[in-house]
Amino acid sequence: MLGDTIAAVATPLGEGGVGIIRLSGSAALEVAERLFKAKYARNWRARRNYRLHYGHIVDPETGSTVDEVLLAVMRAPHSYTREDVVEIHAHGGIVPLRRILELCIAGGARLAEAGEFTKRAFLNGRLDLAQAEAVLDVIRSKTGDGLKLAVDQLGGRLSREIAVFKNELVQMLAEIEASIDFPEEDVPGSTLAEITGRLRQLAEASGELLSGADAGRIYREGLATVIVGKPNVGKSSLLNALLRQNRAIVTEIPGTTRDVIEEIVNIRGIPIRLLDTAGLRETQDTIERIGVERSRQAVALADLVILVLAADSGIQDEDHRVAELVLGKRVLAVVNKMDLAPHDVDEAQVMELTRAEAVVRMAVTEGRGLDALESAIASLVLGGRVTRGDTLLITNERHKEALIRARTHLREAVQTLEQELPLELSAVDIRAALEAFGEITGSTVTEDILDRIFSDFCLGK
Ligand SMILES: Nc1nc2c(ncn2[C@@H]2O[C@H](COP(=O)(O)OP(=O)(O)OP(=O)(O)O)[C@@H](O)[C@H]2O)c(=O)[nH]1
Ligand SMILES: [Mg+2]
Repeated sequence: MLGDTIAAVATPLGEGGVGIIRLSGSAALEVAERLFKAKYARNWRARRNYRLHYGHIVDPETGSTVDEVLLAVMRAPHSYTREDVVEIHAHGGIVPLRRILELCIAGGARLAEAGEFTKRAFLNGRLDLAQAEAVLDVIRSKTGDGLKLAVDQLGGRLSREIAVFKNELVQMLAEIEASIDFPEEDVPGSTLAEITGRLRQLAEASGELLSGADAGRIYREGLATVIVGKPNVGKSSLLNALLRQNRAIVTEIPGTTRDVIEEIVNIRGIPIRLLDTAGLRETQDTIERIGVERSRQAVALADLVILVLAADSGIQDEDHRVAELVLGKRVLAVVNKMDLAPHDVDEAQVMELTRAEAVVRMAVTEGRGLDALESAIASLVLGGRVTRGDTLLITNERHKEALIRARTHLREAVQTLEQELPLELSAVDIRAALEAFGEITGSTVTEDILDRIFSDFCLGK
């Protein structure tokens, strides 16, 4: 319910220098006043907006001091939620934060749901839905470039683009509907041709936005990259080299890695979720067998597979089995241990075996080939697309899906106009396209989509 006052701890629970309790709603200042004893500005509520006040939180029942705090006051509508917001900056410990939160609840506030502050910001028109979603992307961004995309979206870049599309459509719809309502004032053929042309352009522009969607998703979620190969080819050594850290155990014993190890690495600004897996082979060992099964599952979910071969052993039966497993995936082949057999493995054979998009020769333990591998990964992700600062990338699966629907309706509208079918039909499609664009910014969106989006947020955001 909007209008009541909500409270939550806005900082991660744990030990820290500062922890923040956030209050939002019409009674936020009253609730704070019951607990907060200002040291200097006794009439702090009357003071100007955006001031910090120093003082103590005092339990009104017992009169005992709970913590020494700073109180930040942001009055409606100049706050995150557009409601009155008070932040209590206390010491960052679980016990003092819990205690202050309890006092806020006893004082009349209600515990906020996950994402409820941002949901209020959306419902009060401070952010549209794409911007609200970007808040979470900023928090969860994994590389500097990913952060930049999220901040752009938070600033309304995608929303502005969508608004242009929507305005155009509203205008066209008005023209078409006028001629449906007043058939005696027939729309001139030239106007219809112009509308068809504009619709076609809009469909193309949506397509252009969609073409960056895969790269965008990767910036948001990370590229799920699985390192596979038979035992002992140097998979864990490769993970460690890309991480620049000895994360995984490396030994000369085949079958060293048993479990899937996952780490995030930043490769040329692209977040990569790197998974090292157990070497794939037939085995009687129970633990290793489970590991091999997990490797298979990881491959099934991979965006990209790095298939590692070893130059000294050449291509063996086991490599064929690994290659079969990754069929249909995007593959980069690595021929490792080049220091042991510099001329041994034929590139054409590797290509035929792995159907890889590129083959990189490496000697991981000597640091050779790392740069070439990183370049190969980056160019696969970006597909020749340079991430200039000004590219607008769709990062969100929900937006992508809505754009696809919008484009389909635009194309259908073009078709009905071209076939000179009744204008009502094209109006239906234009309205459906408008609705799909509206879902992105939240002007046309259902309650359960909202619930789903905001339940992903952390408490206090
Ligand atoms: N000479 C040489 N040895 C390497 C190279 N890369 C890895 N090794 C060695 O190969 C052995 C196996 O390396 P790992 O990284 O554990 O291999 P793995 O593929 O993870 O093996 P499993 O986990 O058993 O599947 C270790 O002794 C490494 O030091 C390389 O480029 N050259
Ligand atoms: Mg290993």
